[in-house]
Amino acid sequence: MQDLRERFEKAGQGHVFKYFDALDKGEQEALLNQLKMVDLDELERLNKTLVFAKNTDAGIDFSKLTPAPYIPLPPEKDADAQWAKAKEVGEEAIRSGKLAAFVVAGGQGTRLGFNAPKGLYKVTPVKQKSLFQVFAEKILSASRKYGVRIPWIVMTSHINNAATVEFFEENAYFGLDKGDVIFFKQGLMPAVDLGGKIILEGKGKIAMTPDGHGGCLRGMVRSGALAELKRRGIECVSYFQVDNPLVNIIDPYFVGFHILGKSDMSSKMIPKAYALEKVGHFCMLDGKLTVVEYSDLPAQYQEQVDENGKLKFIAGSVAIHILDVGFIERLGSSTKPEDRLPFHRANKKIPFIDDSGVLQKPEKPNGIKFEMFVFDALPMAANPVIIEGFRGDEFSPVKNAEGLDSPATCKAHQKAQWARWLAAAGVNIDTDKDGVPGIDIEISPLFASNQADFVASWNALGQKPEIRNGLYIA
Ligand code: UD2
Repeated sequence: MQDLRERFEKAGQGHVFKYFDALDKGEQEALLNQLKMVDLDELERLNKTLVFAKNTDAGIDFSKLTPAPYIPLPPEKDADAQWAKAKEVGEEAIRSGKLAAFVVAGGQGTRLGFNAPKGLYKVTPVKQKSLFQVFAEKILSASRKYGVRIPWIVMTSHINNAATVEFFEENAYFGLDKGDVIFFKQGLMPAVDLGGKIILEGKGKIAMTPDGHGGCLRGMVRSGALAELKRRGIECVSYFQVDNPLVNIIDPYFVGFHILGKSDMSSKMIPKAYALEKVGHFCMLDGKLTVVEYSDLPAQYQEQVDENGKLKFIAGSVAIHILDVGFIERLGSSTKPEDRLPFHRANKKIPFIDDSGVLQKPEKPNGIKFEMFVFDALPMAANPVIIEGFRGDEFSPVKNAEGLDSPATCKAHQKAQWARWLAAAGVNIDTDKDGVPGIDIEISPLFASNQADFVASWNALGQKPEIRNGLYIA
């Protein structure tokens, strides 16, 4: 204890012991356990680079950025030799049990105003299925199709882990084998005030916040989730975010391109819907693939067009990746600072104990939280591959309560996808100019999770269901 106290004092963080002597034994122990988790050297580095540094912008020379190359989507995937080959290789890898699914679900979903883990949010138009149920059924459907167990890693945080696990338990894992769903909690970082001091959120408690989705790399290693994947012979993981029910989790083309490209980490790009869409931008910088977040890229670059009037930085990063298990292990277990993902700073309102020991809830940001982003692994990856995806089959996130990227837009996009699949099977439904049907329809992932499978399953149906409002095809 004395040793710990001295180390904190030496690091200029001795104030965390201010109320220590007045705490009872249990509280003292809890605080000491929290403090043992703090890497003071790392914190000092972050204070220097992100808190005290005068220039806290992304530190990028934007004039040197060029658009990253990607493999474009052909009009018909199976008619294109390169895509057909990728599918064959991807299907073989999936069938032989080399792929796991991986969702990052540790975020707090504050923008949506939903007071529970985001994965519990009900998104589908007819059956009101939760995000987690949609993902579970997509994985189950793929595992039936390929005749293989597909493990699913779910990253939670210390804030939402218990509620997440309970939801899976209550719903009998949505038909998945419980042993194939592996939860782990992401890591924590101390939050500091604007002067770089660790914030006390109670007399015996320091403020610790989740370390960002990039924390998944070291979290997978530390929690043992990665060791479990290796034990099962998994070679790569399909990474996605909890807010996007359209995601094509088990995509043989994507897996195939990743394998054929001998890539450590691959990504899907979706052409931006409009210049200032809130996604990352795939760029090249000094010969390395880099994602520059919308909030870091000045509007003039986001809006820049080429000689044909097309957006220059068109390739949007929608947080869909494939990562090799060996790559996760290398980055997640490295002790060398240059091999680790960098941290970003986020200013936040963090409740704190004031000088007289009273809890205060600030109205404006008073503190800093440190986060890692998974896409920062791309510049460290060998042979990163980017393939284009079709937005209507890949991406419609639920982020805001209303407006863009909301439950309403996401429902419309799900319905439009299913109307397209029905049209491909020869069943035309009335839609608006954006292809969204006026009636509510829903297709279960257990019936089909892509257009080709839908058409095959539909054609195999003896009696076709009547097309009406509330139609659910399962
Ligand atoms: C992310 C990407 C953006 C684009 C967009 C697509 C960043 C910084 N930006 O924006 O480029 O791809 O998604 O929808 O990532 N999460 C955790 N732990 C954390 C923080 C987040 O698991 O500590 C998860 C969260 O549950 C969610 C995902 O990461 O599944 C994205 O989080 P976000 O809402 O912070 O990202 P967003 O929408 O700003």
